[in-house]
Amino acid sequence: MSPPSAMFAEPAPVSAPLPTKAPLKDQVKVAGNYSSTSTLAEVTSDWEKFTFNPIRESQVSRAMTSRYFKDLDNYAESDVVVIGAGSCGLSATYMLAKARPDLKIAIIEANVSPGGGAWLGGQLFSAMVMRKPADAFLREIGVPYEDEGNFVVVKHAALFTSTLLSKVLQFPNVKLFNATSVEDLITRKDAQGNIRIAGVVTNWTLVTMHHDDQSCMDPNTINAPIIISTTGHDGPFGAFSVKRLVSMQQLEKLGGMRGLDMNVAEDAITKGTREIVPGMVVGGMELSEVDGANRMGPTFAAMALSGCKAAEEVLRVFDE
Ligand code: 48N
Repeated sequence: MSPPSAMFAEPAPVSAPLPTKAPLKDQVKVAGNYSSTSTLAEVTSDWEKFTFNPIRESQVSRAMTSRYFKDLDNYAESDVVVIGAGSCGLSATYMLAKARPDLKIAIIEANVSPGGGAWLGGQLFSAMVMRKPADAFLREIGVPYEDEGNFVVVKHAALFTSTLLSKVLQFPNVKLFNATSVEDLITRKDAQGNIRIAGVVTNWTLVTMHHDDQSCMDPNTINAPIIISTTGHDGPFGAFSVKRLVSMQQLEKLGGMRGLDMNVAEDAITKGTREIVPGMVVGGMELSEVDGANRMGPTFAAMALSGCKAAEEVLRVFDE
């Protein structure tokens, strides 16, 4: 019986890890007249001759794992951690990364897909409403909208969220760790015994969801001098940090989100975004759970501008 490798004409195993930088174009031998400046039309001009460049599965694995674990190593000490990549967390990250390209910013997002509640406008409808003056944020990130007088409408919430996400992910000083949950907070005590938040405790979300039916699965950690928590209002994952601050007796109790009042809610949450305990700024709907603020329902102006204010609160701490 001939060995499996002789049965399938596969490329010879590669012993040493390949260089992670892209191979020089003249090292890449492919069919047809491909070059690294080929247009899509040229590449797809002759399906008879068409073929992809050769690869070995281990190269794919090494390309992914080498980068992921290098990122984990690099961001193990971050300057800022943002918990929750919803509209508020992403807006805060955008403003921070743009203002301070020297800061290392890690975003920890429990879902595989970041974006939180901002993929749809409300009740699974697609259009997103933002009250003026938050249209200034849409112009800042280049999202088109229809002007309706006191408010503007983005034709699909996903256009806002995907544009903001794309801008955030392009910053070289930002790393998104999605499908990853913050399971606890790292704390430090000062000489007077006061607690300061000093980082986060993380696990892959699928692990976090199975602590009750698997033996002990210890977490990972990220140290950072300041955290922005924007984990949304209460729900299966929501309001994580503020609930944890109550259980570790750093907050006496939660105010609990109140009924819907758009005009009251958006001003209160935006202007109320702040460092609620040393080392932790809370914004977006998570803040409504602390302050007992009203909810605003399907309007997103406060999420964007609370993110802007959260970034300012962090910069103030760094500038102190
Ligand atoms: O979109 P959300 O839930 O939160 P915000 O504050 O960014 O935006 C809130 C907004 O979508 C509304 O709720 C609108 C305005 N409606 C208001 C109303 O009155 O109904 O994003 C929070 C993100 C989500 O992606 C979660 O998956 C994530 O935070 N998250 C976590 N990520 C990591 N670790 C955790 N422990 C965690 N908890 C939540």
